[in-house]
Amino acid sequence: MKDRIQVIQGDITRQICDAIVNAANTSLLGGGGVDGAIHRAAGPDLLAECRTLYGCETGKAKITKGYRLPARYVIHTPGPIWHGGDRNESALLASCYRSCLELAEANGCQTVCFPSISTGVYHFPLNQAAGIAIETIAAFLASHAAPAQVTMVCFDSRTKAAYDQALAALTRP
Ligand code: AR6
Repeated sequence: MKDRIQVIQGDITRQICDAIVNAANTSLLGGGGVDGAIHRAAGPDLLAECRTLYGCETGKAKITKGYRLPARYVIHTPGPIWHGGDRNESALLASCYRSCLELAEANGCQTVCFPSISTGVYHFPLNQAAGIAIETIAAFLASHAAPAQVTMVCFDSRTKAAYDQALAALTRP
């Protein structure tokens, strides 16, 4: 599975792919961080479509068009807010990655880019989040032909190092 996962440093709004994932909040009506960057780059039509979705539960995902983005779709998922680890945060984070990949597959996406969900203002510990992300993506790809390629787009070098380490530690082939 390792050859179908890559880790890069960059800006997710610039990625040419079938779908980018947005680390959203449950309102799906925009915010700061990567969410703000995606809405700015996509233009106001993205918010207009998001208003028709009536929010999304933590750990689930909803899909919209990409509008002015190079990506065809945006898959919006609210990650868990870190409360210390005893509020199901790990299972909810894994559920985000799975839900996004299920939606990507259902919409014929072969190339999908993820940001580091929940490790910004939601304060999920980075190394733990990276391990959960890589394990969950690898498990999904092991049993699904699509998407063909998943890219973790890390905004800074510390984040990239954490995902590189998690990918290197993956026990699957
Ligand atoms: N491309 C890739 N990654 C980015 C970009 C970008 N353009 N911009 C930021 N990041 P965060 P969360 C990284 O806080 O923790 C929003 O207000 C960032 O450096 O965006 O899931 C939502 O509306 C970090 O590594 O998301 C929610 O209310 C990662 O993306 C809340 O923040 C995630 O940081 C969600 O918090």
